[in-house]
This record gives sequence, structure tokens and C-alpha cells, in this order.
Amino acid sequence: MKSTESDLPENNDKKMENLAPHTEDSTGQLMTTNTGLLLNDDTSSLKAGERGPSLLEDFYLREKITHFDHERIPERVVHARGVAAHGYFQAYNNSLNKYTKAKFLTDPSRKTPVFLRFSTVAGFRGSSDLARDVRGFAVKFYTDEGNFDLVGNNMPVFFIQDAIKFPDLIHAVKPEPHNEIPQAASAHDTFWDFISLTPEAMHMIMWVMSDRAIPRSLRMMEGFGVNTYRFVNEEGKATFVKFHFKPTLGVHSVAWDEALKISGKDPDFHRRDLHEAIEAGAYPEWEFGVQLVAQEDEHKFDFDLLDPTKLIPEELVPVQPVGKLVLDRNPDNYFAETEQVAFHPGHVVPGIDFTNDPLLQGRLFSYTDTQLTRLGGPNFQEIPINRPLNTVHNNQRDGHMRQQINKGKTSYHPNTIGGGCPFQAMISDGGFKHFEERVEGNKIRARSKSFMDFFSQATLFYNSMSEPEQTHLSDALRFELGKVDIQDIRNRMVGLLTFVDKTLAKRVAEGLGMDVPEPQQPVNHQLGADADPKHYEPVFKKPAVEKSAALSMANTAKNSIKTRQIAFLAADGVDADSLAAVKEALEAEGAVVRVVAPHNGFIADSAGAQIKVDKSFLTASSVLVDAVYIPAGQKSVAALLNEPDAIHFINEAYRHCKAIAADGEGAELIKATYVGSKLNEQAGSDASAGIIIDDGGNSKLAADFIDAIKQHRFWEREKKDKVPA
Ligand code: HDD
Repeated sequence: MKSTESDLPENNDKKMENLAPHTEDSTGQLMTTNTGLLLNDDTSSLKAGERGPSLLEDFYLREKITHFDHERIPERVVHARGVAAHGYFQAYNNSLNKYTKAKFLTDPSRKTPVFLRFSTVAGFRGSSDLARDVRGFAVKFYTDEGNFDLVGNNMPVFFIQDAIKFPDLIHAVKPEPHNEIPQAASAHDTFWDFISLTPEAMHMIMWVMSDRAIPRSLRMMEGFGVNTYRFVNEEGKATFVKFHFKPTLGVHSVAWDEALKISGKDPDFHRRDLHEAIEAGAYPEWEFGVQLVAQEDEHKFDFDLLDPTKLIPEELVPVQPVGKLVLDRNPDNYFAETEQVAFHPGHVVPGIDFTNDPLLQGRLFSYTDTQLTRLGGPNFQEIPINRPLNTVHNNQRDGHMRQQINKGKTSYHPNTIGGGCPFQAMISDGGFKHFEERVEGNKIRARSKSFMDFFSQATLFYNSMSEPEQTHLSDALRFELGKVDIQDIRNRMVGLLTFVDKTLAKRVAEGLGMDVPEPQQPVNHQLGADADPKHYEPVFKKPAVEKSAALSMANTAKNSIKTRQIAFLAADGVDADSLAAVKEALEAEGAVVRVVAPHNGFIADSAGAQIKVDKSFLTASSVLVDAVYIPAGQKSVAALLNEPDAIHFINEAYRHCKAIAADGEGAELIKATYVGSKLNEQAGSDASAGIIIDDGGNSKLAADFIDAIKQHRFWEREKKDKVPA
């Protein structure tokens, strides 16, 4: 559409004045080429005659198509699928002063901007959010002293102990090279082949096979720094530190059957959930905490602090809350921000330093290296999302896409011509100084013997699970190994499981229709033929604690229904009061109500008012919501009884152990489902947990429903039923 003269802005640049640098807003602007030439026609290419060939002279056509041809950059080799948000971090107090000189952690008056990118690891950029996988949890803190990146995961340990095995691990889990199958899934031969030969992975395998690998929301996951880092204080004294983020909404997951269905119904489920929550002002929050270990206590544990396959049980070292991290702004542009952000565990600030964890040491090389290919050269730090708050001064120059215009003649140090600038900072001015760790030893390719306990924390994790969590874990292993074609791999895996827990091994073996192999000394197949086995022989230990409460999601916070999605199944004639009263009660607690009806548009309630339909049964699904309510209203319920999708909705919500409530005639719909028959048979038993029906006797339906939603799931229903859904 052409603009009329009166629409024209006085000056095409005027509107840009109020924008932050690097942002563009086309509102009210005229279209230009990339050189700023005002464009009069973006619709037709330049031709020799109306029906003639296009002309090479058409500089605009060539500019536009060339730009388009180069719109894609290589995706991340791992963690390709991601979503991010802006926010801030603020310390509660200065309690960390004793341990670190990092100002953003010790000065409660500072509000440090952050950018947090969540990701899955194995899938391509377009893969489903609900793959069984580790989730990346990478935070960039834009501190006044430079950027600090905490590049962590939602699980506190890792598969391997040494970065040299990372390419092998990733090659094994990624789609198989001959046919590029499967997408975003570890359930295939090559992954389990590698794992079955790598006993050090067993602890991490417990985490990845647990419900942590299928989160309900990115807002309901923990974050962990995984590797052990060091704090360094003003006096140069160091303390070991492990970083934790605990979500205020608690840690929650979906069921595996649900995850599979979400992958089809809404593969963007997590990214949509994050985006919508932030747009609605329900800002995701985490408490940031640390586990601190004095330098002199380095060897006091029965595991090695440098071994990234181990966690420090919170019973041994509690997590101290340090501050709050809040996400309160969605990116303006996915590519410019989320895709181009470059994280690196080596981005540290004074007060934070590394340990000799061999995984971390390798990571310190990998992350800059990968950006050179992904972002095209050494100037990626100049991309707006990667720039620090403070200005950058050094003698690095030139290269692809250089943005900075360095003034002056000198680009070397030392110099006199430039007055010696830029100067090196004194440590007292905040200059970074590496922690002076004393190091000595032979040059040797080996692992420490203190890394050779592969099973005790895998057992600790399994023992800390609730019964339903243990069942989910063994079901996940049955699923994954069930997709493995090579029997030897299954045998080796079940063999390794016997060292974690014999019952677990038995349950998995039963599912696979095989016998549990006789326990054999696990062999570390990574060994070269002439390697000294003394360095690699597995060691068997009893964990110092037998159970750790923090490892089970059953012990998480269950005190809020904020941002939970509740489907109201309704049709014309729905009882106005029954709908409005429960809606009001749920919304007052921060939940989101979605009216699901046989058709889009509007339905008329019993009082004749028009109720907006959020989704029809065609596009809605029980797997996309947390709970279901069926309001009263004879006509509405009669219509729903004729709607097979409504019956399925309830059966499926029941199968996935969600809270279900019905008011008045709404109970008829429940009775018509499989759930109804179960309720009759087993009233008052586990089968009816989380089902709230007001057939005249329950005056506090909304309150009971809210309590039920807070529980997240009634997993106890699971083992009672095999619902046809
Ligand atoms: Fe890594 C990306 C987390 C081990 C090499 N890693 C990447 C991301 C996260 C992690 C969250 C995505 C960052 C983003 O959103 O852009 N990685 C971890 C954790 C590890 C770990 C918690 C173990 C403690 N990673 C690890 C090793 C290596 C790498 C051992 C290589 C030696 N990771 C990479 C990488 C990536 C990456 C190839 C891909 C894209 C990127 O770095 O920027 O360099």
C-alpha cells in the first residue's frame, strides 16, 4: 500500500532517535534499501518490458535476494534448539563478601541484567521441545565488571569426565550418520552402544532417564553450573563453589506419554509457555544459591570435587541462597538475540575462577572456537547481545564484520605514541588475576583414581526417588533400550544397571524380555590396549548419604497454581455461575483459564452472555493443560456427551494423573468416561485422588480444585489404571 502525503514522516530518521542503539522499528517509516535509498516499488523486479526478462541492473532485486540467500548461519553443534529471555539478578545481601570479590554477587543494591537461554541438546533447531533430553540453562550476567556466563544444565552432573570424550558422546547421541535418524532422541543404537561402554555415565543416565528430562515448563526446572568453580576473595583466598538455581514454582515434569503427544500437538510447547508467561507479566523466578567448600576440605568427600559426574549431596553441604534471578522481558528478535548469543564458561569476572575439572578445562577451549564457525569470525563479541555493559579497550583489530572504529595510530602494547593506552588495570582497580594454584605432576594422559567410582551416586539418585519416579525411570530405560536393535548393547546396559540397583536391572530386563546377566566387573572400554588398568579399574563405594531429599521432585514446592493452564470444557448453555465462580477463584490464584468448546468463536451461557472460546476440541488437547474443569449446565453437558473428543480429553487427563473437577451436571460427563467407571469401583481409593465432583455435596469445589492443582500430579493413580487414552 502506498502512503499518502499526510502519512509521511517528516524525516525518515526522526523516529529512530528514541530507540536503543541497534534496534529497528519500522512503525511509520518508509522502506529503504540497505544503503538507505528510499524505495518506491518492492513488488516487481525491473524488466525489459512488462512480459520481458529481468535485468541485471536491478540492484534492489539483487540486494534483496542475496540477503535472503544468506539468512541462515550454522546451527549450534549441540544445544541447537533454544529459547531465551532477558531479566535481572539481584543479591539478597553481602553474605558472599567473605568468599568472592564479584561485586554483582555481593552488592545487594546492584540489579545486574541477564540473558538466559534454555535449550535441548541433541535435536536440530526445528526439533520438538519435549524430547527426552538434558536442558541447557545458560545465563549471561552483564555485570559492571564484564560479562559472566554460567553455562549450565538442568541436571547437576554430566555424562563424561573428560572433555576429550565430548565429540564421541555427541556423535553417539546425534542422529545416526547413514540415515540421520532419529531426530532429537537418545533411543537408538549408537547412543546406548557408547553409554554401555562408558560406565562413568551411569549417574547422568539416571538423571536423563528420570522425569527431569521432560520438564513441564522451562520455568519449572532447576539450573546447575555442573562443574566445580572457585570463588576468590579480596585477599586472594579461594573457596570451591557449585552454582544452583531453584525455581520458585517448584520442579515439575510431564508424563512420558504426554511428552510424546505434546511433540505432535505443539512442538513449541516450552518456548510458547515461556513467551506467554513473560508477556502476561508472570515473570519466571529462580533463587540463585551456592554450595561452598573450603579449600582445605577439598579431599574430605568420598568423591572428587573435580569429577563432573558427581554432585555434592545437600545433606553434606547445604545450598545457601544468594539472590534472585527474574526473567521479565522477551527478546525483540529471535535471531539477533537468541540465535546470536555466544556463551562461554571462560567468561568470568574478578572473584570467580576455574578448577582443574578436566571437563571444564576442555570447555574453556571449545566455546570460543565454535563461535568462529557459527558466527563467522572473531568479532562475535561485538554483536549487540554479546557486548558487555562496559566499553571494550584493547589492541585487537580488524577481521570480518568489524563494528568498532578504533581511533589513533597504535594497536600494540607497549607504546609511547598512544600515550601507553590502553593501560593494564591494577588488581586493586579490578584487573583480573588468575588464582595462583600450586600445580605439579608428570605430564600424563590419565584419569585420577579418585574418579573411578561410577555407581555410588547413581544408586544414591535412584534410592532418593519416590516410587512413581522409580517406575518412570525404569519405564524410560525400557523404552530407550526397547528401541535398541542390537541385543549385545541391551545386555551390557542391563549388566551395568545391576551395579546401580538390582531391582531396577530386573524391571528393565523384564520389559526387554531378557534375563539379568550375571554381574560382571564393569569394563571401562575407553582404555587403550596398553593403558595401565590400575588407573581405570572401577571402585565400588557406599554413598555417604543413602538418600538425598533434594534429588526427588516429589519433595519440591507444591504451593502455587500460578500460570497453570486449566481447560474448561463447555458448550452452549453452560451454567453462567458455575463457570464464572471457578474461573474467578482460579484466576485469583494466578492460573490461566482456557475455554474449550466444540467450535471456535463464542458460546452462549445459561444467562445468554457470550463466552469467548479459546480453543475448539480440534486444536485443544488435554496434554497441553494442567487440569480440567467441567462446569454445570444441562444443555452444555448434553452437547459434550456427544463429543468423543470431550470424553477422550477427560480420559487422557486422568491417565496423566491431572486434577479433574466437575460441577452439577458436569459430573455426568465424567461418569460417561472410563474415569467414571473407575470411580464407581474404587470410591475413596487412590483411583479417585485429584477428582473433585460437586454433585450438591461439595460446597468448596473451587478451593479443593486449587489444592489438587497445586499437587501437580496424582501419580498414585497411575499404577491402578491403564486408561484407554
Ligand atoms: Fe557445552 C553449548 C552446557 C560440556 C562444548 N553447552 C552449550 C550450551 C549449554 C552447554 C547450556 C548452550 C549455550 C547456548 O545456549 O548457546 N556443556 C554444557 C554443560 C557441560 C557441557 C553443562 C558439562 C558440564 N560442552 C561441554 C563440553 C564441550 C562443550 C565438554 C566440549 C569440549 N557446548 C559446547 C559447544 C557449544 C556448547 C560445542 C555449542 C554451541 C556453543 O557452545 O556456543 O562449544
